[in-house]
Amino acid sequence: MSKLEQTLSIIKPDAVERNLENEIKVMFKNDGFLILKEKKIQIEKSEAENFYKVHQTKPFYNDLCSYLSSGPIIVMVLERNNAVLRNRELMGATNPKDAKEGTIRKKYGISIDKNSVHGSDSLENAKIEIDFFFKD
Ligand code: IDP
Ligand code: MG
Repeated sequence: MSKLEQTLSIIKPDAVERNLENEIKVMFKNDGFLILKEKKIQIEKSEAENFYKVHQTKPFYNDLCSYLSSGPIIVMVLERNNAVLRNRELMGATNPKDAKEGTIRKKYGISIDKNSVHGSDSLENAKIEIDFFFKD
């Protein structure tokens, strides 16, 4: 069954720093995603802590929040059928070492922390994350 959905994608600092923005956007577009909204921003560490608060008990939480706020990021609202799941598939596994051929993280990810992209993990979280960055 296919349903039109929106999901939140972030091109993380490691990828922005390497000028991979356009290559990654081409991968989304070639997979049928429309980029409905996008902006390049740099967030405060406190905002990263809020965004990633589901991970606040994890040992990597502090480094993760420092990292996401360490440089410019591109935040995007992506739309296509089954966008949440299809974006997770296109991104590949969290650790680029485990990511399949043809995925963004396989192609561009450097390590488990510098894995180039974020994508919402459920439709419910997609709505929360889109609001987080695009509620005016
Ligand atoms: P996801 O980005 O594939 O959804 P999550 O488990 O939600 O992965 O973790 C969020 C982010 O935290 C990951 O993208 C990664 O950058 C970082 N991360 C996850 N697990 C580890 C770890 O074991 N060590 C360091 N960083 C991690
Ligand atoms: Mg996640």
